[in-house]
Amino acid sequence: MASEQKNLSTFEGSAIADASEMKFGIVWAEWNHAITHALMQGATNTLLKHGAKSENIITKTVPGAFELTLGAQYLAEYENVDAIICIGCVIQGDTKHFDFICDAVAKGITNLNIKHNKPFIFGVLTVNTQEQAEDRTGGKHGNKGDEAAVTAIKMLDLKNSFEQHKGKIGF
Ligand code: DLZ
Repeated sequence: MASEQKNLSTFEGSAIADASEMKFGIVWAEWNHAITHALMQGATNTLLKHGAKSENIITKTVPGAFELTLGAQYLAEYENVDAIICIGCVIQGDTKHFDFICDAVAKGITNLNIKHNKPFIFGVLTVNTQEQAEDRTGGKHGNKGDEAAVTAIKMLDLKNSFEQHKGKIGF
């Protein structure tokens, strides 16, 4: 479903787990700062709302979305975090920059998931206009930061469920 029909701050499906024992990194890009700051705040507030402790949320910035991959990798390697939320906003311009950045960051984050066997969440808005970005940072379509935080909790809960039942079939 396109995010136009979905509110990014309301959630369907399974219950959201308690995050009080989970440790999170958030890396957010400074490009389109007002938007990414609102996304970062949305993500942080949602983690706290679901029980995460503020001392277990480490937040770092990088210059632009292109740098999110390495920033996230640094968090995974140098900090004790279970999941990393990557936040950025890429707005379509007149050049091909948009395609290159979106492609690079999507592939970069995908690869980090596999390399580290940890959830790295794609909290990046890829939009045509500033208005579309605002609609997704607390506007009529909710806040993509909320969605990214809930996704991080759900993926960690999934990982924990496998680790608790390792070796048992059909649990
Ligand atoms: C250069 C650039 C442009 C044109 N647009 C954006 C954008 O919309 N969102 C974003 O996060 N970053 C943008 N950047 C910066 C690149 O991500 C990167 O920081 C620079 O190309 C330096 O590597």
